[in-house]
Amino acid sequence: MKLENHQIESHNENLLTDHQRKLKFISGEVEGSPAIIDKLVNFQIAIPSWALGTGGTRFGRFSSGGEPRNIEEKIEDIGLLHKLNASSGAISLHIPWDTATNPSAIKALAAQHGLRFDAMNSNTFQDQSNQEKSYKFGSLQHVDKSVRQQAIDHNIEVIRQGVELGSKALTVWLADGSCFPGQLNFRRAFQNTLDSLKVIYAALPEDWKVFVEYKAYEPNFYSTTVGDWGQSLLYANKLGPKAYTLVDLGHHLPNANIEQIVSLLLMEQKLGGFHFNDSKYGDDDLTAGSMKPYQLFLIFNELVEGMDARGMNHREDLGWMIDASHNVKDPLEDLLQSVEAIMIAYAQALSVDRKALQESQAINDVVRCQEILQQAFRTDVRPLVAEARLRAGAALNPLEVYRTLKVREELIKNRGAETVATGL
Ligand SMILES: [Mn+2]
Repeated sequence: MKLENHQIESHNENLLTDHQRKLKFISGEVEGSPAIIDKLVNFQIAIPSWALGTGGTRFGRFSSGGEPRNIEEKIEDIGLLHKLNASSGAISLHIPWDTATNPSAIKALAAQHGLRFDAMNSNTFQDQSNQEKSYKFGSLQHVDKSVRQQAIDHNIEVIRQGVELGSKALTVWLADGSCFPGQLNFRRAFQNTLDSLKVIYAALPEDWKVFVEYKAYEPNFYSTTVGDWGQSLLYANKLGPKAYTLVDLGHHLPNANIEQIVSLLLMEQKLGGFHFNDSKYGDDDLTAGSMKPYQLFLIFNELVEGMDARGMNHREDLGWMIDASHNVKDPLEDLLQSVEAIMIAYAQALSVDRKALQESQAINDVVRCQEILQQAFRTDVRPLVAEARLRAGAALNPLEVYRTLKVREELIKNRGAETVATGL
């Protein structure tokens, strides 16, 4: 299914007068609105290939129907999102689920939709049907060298596939760890993992990065070999300048101060990428901003402050990706909501009065510090985000267009009601 420009334009025409009224108001309220809109137009968030199907849980999975059956249809789905919001211009693939038999054709198809390839994701957290050795007791940490080698070879193969597609980064998330006390020698598991990562690191092309993602628990419940940002940073520092820590919002122990983690990683020039989602309890992988929008804003506040302090390019210098997947929403509607929530938090962070905040911090005016942050958070910046979409040729209200044009119904008609996206 392809959305035509005129379909989006006629939708925008209907909403234009109302939008312009709101934009005029907010432009008077928020200082530097034109510059904020320019940054919003520029900002892109990658969509992971595995978020296009219904996530499911270990108890059940309820498909929305019309799910993409192959990598071509996944690109088509992300093309639809990008057409609607002009902020989803990248795709993150997962190997082996998304292995392309004809990479140059896939690359050309993505380019037709204005998409580039974000970080490639390896998978050593499950066994594939044709796999010789099992990852039941870990991959890069495994006590058996031949299992480690198999996992190393897989990661190098993922890099090779990524090079063909024009990706520039590898994300390594390991399920490695232990379920029971005594199962692992922690130091040996760390050392094995580090040695394995060193071999993968050595296979990175000159202009590539590797992101070491951490997670506190699950699927292992006693220890995780890359369990928190400290452990990830240890690996990244020992590996070298192309290795970075990746923060996934759902991968912390309860109540962790993620904004502080982000700030310090940026200070150390070791923050590489970001996975957005939201959660109530653990790695719930819910829609970004659906549970804790203030936390999302506070994180963006540190991201903007930290990137600006280092003169970093907001769009290019970090990997931005959604990593969410759940059981009840239409996945494409969910992704539209996530991207919107991320753009709102980014716009609010851009509108923080930094000079006033610095002055207030310097004299310990705690009350004013809070007022400054909450002034930005409580300002409805949605017209700025909508204006950025309008300027980029996308929809003022992407979700409304998606529903009006009955996109899901069309996808079900074309692909069938029983399709299940490859992956989760
Ligand atoms: Mn993740």
